[in-house]
Amino acid sequence: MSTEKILIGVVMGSTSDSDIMQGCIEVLRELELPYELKVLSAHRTPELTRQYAESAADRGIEVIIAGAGWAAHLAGFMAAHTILPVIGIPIDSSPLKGLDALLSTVQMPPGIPVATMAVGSGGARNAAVLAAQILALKYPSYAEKMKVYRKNLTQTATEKAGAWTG
Ligand code: RP5
Repeated sequence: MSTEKILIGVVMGSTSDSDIMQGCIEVLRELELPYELKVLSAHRTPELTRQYAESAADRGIEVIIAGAGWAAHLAGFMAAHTILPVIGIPIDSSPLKGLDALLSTVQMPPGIPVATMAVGSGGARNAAVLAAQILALKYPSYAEKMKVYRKNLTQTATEKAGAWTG
C-alpha cells in the first residue's frame, strides 16, 4: 500500500467477503491508489459503521467503496451518513447468489445514491476503476494512470484475439 494520503475507504461486511474484494484491492494496487480496508457491518456493527462514514470526509477520504452480501445495506448505510460518493459491490455470498445483495444495493431511494457495480469479482474490480475515474477528475496523475490502464486493456484484448485460433 502507498504511504500517500489515504483517498479511498474500502469496507466489506465480513471477512468472508475478502476473496471477492481481493479483485478490488488488486486493481487499487495496480493503479497505485492510496486506500484503507476495514471490515464493518451495517447490521452487526452499526455504530462503528456510522462513525466510519461520518468521519471519512474529515479524515481526507474522497471515495468510499462498500462490498457486502445477503441483504446488503452496507453501501446504502454509508451513503446515508456521508456526502462522499459511495460505490457499492453486491457480493454473491448467499443462497440467492447475489440477487438479494444487488437489489439491496442498487435500489436506493431518491436523494441517497449508491453507484452499484456488477455482482461479484467483476464488480469488485470495476469499483476500483470507477474510484480511480472519480479521483482522476481532480488529480491529473490518476487521469494519466487511467489512460495507461485503458491502453493496456485494449492491448491485452487485441493480443488475445490475435493469438486465438478458434
Ligand atoms: C454480509 O453478510 C456480509 O457482507 C457477508 O457477505 C454476509 C455473510 O457474512 P458472514 O456470516 O459470512 O460473516 O453482511
